[in-house]
Amino acid sequence: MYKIILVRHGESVYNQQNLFTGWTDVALSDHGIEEARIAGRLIKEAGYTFDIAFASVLKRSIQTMHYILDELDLLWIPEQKSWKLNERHYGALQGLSKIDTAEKYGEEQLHLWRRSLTVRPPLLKKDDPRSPRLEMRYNQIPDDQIPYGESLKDTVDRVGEFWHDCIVPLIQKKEHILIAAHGNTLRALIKYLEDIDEKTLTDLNIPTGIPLVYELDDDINPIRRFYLGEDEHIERKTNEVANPHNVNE
Ligand code: DG2
Repeated sequence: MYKIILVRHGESVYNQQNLFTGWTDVALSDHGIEEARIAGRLIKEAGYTFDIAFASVLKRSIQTMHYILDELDLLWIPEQKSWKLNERHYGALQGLSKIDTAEKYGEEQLHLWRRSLTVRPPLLKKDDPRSPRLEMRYNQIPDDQIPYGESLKDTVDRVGEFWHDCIVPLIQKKEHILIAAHGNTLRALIKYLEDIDEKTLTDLNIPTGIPLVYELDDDINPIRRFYLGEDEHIERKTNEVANPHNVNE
């Protein structure tokens, strides 16, 4: 049996303000830094270690990876960053308030944009200053692949490809792997690995900074997944993601 640890980054400053983030490159909040450190301690207490760590090219994921590795005294191990682990591109919603968006378009539309498998957000215009084409870090993405707004399905395709090409060969070599990524990237990976139905996927919310252990069989098929930490705490944090309205009330 193989094991891999996935973690959504700690709370970012945009999560704190309930803003759509996507590919906006915002840092962790002070609370998010603490969450990342606690995640590292939980992983250490549970006796896991790593040979290599992965993150997206967004700093909230990279910072989280580093705080976790620091807690384990593993900052020296190889790390790899890829845009394919970036959060789902939230298109023209990026930077908008989730609460204002619900007031303007209704709860149902907000829920579709956040949790449906196939609905894309309103796309960014190509000349929008938020366009990823303007950023050097995305130079290597071909024009026909660069996203201006993704559905979860679009994210499943790129994350699945990354899993297959870059993660599976390392698991087969028995490397111990940490992946620090994002709420929808991890939902996409779970969809890819388990092919869960749409209703279950819609209800799946990933809390910030809680390590998720995946057990995989010899053919790298998932056996089970579970969070590290106390059930009550995990449930409260998962509900906060599901209902961002209540967080700051
Ligand atoms: C959040 C997820 O991504 O938001 O892009 O706003 O994991 O990078 O904080 P993350 C965003 P929801 O889909 O939960 O609204």
